[in-house]
Amino acid sequence: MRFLSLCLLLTVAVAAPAQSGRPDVLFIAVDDLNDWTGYLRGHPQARTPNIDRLVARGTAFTNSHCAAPACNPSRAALMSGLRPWQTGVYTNADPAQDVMRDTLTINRHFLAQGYRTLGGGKIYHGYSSEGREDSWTEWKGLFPSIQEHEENYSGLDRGHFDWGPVDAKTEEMGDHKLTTWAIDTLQNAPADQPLFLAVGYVKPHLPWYVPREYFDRFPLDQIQLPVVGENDLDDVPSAGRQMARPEGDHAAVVKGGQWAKAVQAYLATISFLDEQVGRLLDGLDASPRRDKTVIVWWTDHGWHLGEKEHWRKFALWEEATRTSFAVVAPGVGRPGQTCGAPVDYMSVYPTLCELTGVPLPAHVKGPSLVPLLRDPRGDWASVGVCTHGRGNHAVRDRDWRYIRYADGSEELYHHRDDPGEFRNLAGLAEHADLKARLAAALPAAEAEVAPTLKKPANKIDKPGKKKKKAGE
Ligand SMILES: [Ca+2]
Ligand SMILES: [Ca+2]
Repeated sequence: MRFLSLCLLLTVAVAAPAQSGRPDVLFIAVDDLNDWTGYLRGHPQARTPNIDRLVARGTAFTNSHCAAPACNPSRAALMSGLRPWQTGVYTNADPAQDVMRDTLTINRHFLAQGYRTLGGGKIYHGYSSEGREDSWTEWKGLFPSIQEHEENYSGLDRGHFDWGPVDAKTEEMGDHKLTTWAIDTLQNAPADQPLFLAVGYVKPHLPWYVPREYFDRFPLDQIQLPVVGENDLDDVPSAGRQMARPEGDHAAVVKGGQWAKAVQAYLATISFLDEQVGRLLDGLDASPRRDKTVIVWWTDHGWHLGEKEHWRKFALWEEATRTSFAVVAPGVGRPGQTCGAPVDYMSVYPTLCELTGVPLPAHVKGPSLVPLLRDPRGDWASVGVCTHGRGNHAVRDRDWRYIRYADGSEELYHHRDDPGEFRNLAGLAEHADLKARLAAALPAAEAEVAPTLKKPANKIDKPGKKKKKAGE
């Protein structure tokens, strides 16, 4: 009798992780991809058949926005469920890993809840503490890639702000190796424990060095430049013009005759990424996890390629805040649906918890997207909010973008009439109530900027000659 009881106990103990029936999670982060995808139509020449088929398996959010338009604060906010104004992590210079040392981030929470959490590539921005025991079951980090930052193809002499075809094999790229590792993990990770697999793609972050075959897909003489309004910055307050800094990157690109080449290189790098996404998707479908895996696909922010005479992210306009974001949840909602409700990344954490049955930590306050997965046209009271530096915010609802800078100056754009955000309507008295309604989403108080360490963990991503490691 005693022996039998012991056997039963052992059976229960061994079976416990599997009996939860929790779905696996494939968590795909992408660095610096804006809306230049087939399905978002951010550029007419973007071709991303694999990203398109990934998002078509679930719900593509077409009006989604990052919490901050830079790698470090965007990722810190998404992974912690806390906004920049709650943590004080506003820029790439702020020490997110110290601020969040004791925060129950998504990966720590899923690990504590019994998931096997594996991470590779770039999930956070340059964390050195990801190997910590309570962070991941196993952390692979960046995969070695081709030599970067040595060339200066563009001749602009602006650090890793560079692009050009390289004579390398696709297999030598870090993101290719990352994908191979992820496919292997999907195939072989033990089936008796739910899997949280985080795959962080580094491209299309600068520099845009990918094998020549990808450049050949976008002949230079056919490249279409982004639409830029004449004197577009004239009605932008000085705080916004300082973010655009037209005398910086844009002046150098135009003077150097590099605009079309940059567009070609970004399209080429996205095409390389898209192939890796296709391999990953095929790997998932060939694995036993095919029908029980929740996929979250997200890019950490958008990117300007000359719109508003601005380059990179680091601004509060549509190009910088809009992201590629989709949730695939087997059995929830209809595949192939799109949702135009305004959402932001404070919703990722609670959505993942609800879809997997993992309890929601008390500090996570964002609205779950599960109601929108069930009914993408249903009521949605929330708006998308993006913060760039303390006191500077953008609010996006279905039709409007409202920007308020720390000095109180404002912008207001009507997206149905003016999707390019060319005409700033903030000065019109008739919009006072509208502005007040959108501003209600902004905080009454904001955390001080987290003190920078003596030796900052992350440097601000700005032009310079300093060589940087891939993945910054
Ligand atoms: Ca980024
Ligand atoms: Ca304008």
